[in-house]
Amino acid sequence: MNNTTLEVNFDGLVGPTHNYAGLAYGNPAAMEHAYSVSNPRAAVLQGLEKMKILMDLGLIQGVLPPQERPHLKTLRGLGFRGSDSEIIQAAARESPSLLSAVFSASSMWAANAATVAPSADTQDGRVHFTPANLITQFHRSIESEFTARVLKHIFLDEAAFAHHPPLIRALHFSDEGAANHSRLCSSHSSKGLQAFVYGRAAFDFSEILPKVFPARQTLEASSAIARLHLLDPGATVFLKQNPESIDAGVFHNDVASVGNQNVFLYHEQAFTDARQAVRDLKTSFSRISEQDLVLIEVSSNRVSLQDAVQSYLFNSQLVTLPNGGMSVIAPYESAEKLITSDLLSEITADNSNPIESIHYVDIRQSMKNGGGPACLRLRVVLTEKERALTHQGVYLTLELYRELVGWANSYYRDRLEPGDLLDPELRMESKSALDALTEILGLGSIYEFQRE
Ligand code: SUG
Repeated sequence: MNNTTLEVNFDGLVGPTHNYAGLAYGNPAAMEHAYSVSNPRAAVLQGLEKMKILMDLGLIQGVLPPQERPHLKTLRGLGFRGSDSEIIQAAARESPSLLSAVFSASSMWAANAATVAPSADTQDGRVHFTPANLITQFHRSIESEFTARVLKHIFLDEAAFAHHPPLIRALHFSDEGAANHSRLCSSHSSKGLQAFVYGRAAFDFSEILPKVFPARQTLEASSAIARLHLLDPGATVFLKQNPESIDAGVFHNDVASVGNQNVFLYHEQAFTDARQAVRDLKTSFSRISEQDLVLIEVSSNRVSLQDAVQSYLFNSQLVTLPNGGMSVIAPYESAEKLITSDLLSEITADNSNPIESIHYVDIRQSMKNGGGPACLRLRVVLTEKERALTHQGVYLTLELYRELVGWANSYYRDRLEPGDLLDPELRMESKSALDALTEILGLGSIYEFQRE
């Protein structure tokens, strides 16, 4: 077996209860679209179409199953009693937001599922996973238990994969996973520079914080992950988000920067003391990989933070193609703004960077909740040997793609209003869809309702 190392993108499949509930404070798109009507079927199909585009580009694409929603276990833990319907009715009376939180399909944003370190970067030569505790947003905090289970299920070989539990559920260790983490390297198989980005240092009371919105990732969480993943401190950097960018709607750093291999595309206002931050990245990268980092800085004059947040330009996926060149997978919203589409065309035409093409994707259902192309995927760098040790049923093929499209068309609704969450049929449909999905992906009984 040849031991090529490749980046595999695992995308979160959108769940059948995808809805807009305005739960994510600090995420402008989600706040703006609160209580609007969603289309779960279109959402899952859009996600699948994006996955197929990557597969057709010759990349390896994985699928992560949605989580079981409504999450009645959470409501029971909060003291609601009775039958499933009674619990749901009582939660709705208590707080519509609580109800929508346990129905949220937010696990689709797999960039927040975990932080992953490839074996080339870890001292024990294993791939390390830490599911994010996501404690800043209640509806997301209920994802980590199932995420841990699914990751263990897919990456099941203990000699090759190390699974850490989510970090302690305390505000000081608030962790949002790979959305605030980039790995820069000369090739996927060589040791990389692990760049962690945090919004606040929880033990530093003198720090300047965002004035309006929460800083979701702490330095303490990022440092703990670096320790757990047995990373080389000399190949690890910690950069601070600019608090002004968080207040402008950059709730995760992947809304203001994206890196792939030796390329780093970022907004001028993404970091605190940006000049120094970028210098650190550049110096550390040259030391580790003996080559220069290709930095593409976008100035505020060219694209304001507001335009960056509206277009999700920086939430594009930057991927390496089989020919060694790179492609940008950008949301349609970036094509629709002249400022951002012109910029992307310029970047593609510029021979001083390896980016050679752009693919615009329609993921509007996710975008309305503030989730762009990069939010929907978890990157896992694997050698061929490691990939052979993973569960094979989750890798997209044309056959699996067709099967999943058929599955979505038969189980998903094309319209969901906030009031529909009370419809008992929705719960049943959701269970049937997930039950059928575990068959398709060969995952066995991973959901609570399959174990009861
Ligand atoms: O956590 N939106 C998600 C979007 C996550 C995007 N991920 C990355 N940037 N990597 C969030 O803010 C909205 C749910 C609602 O309001 O219904 C939501 O959770």
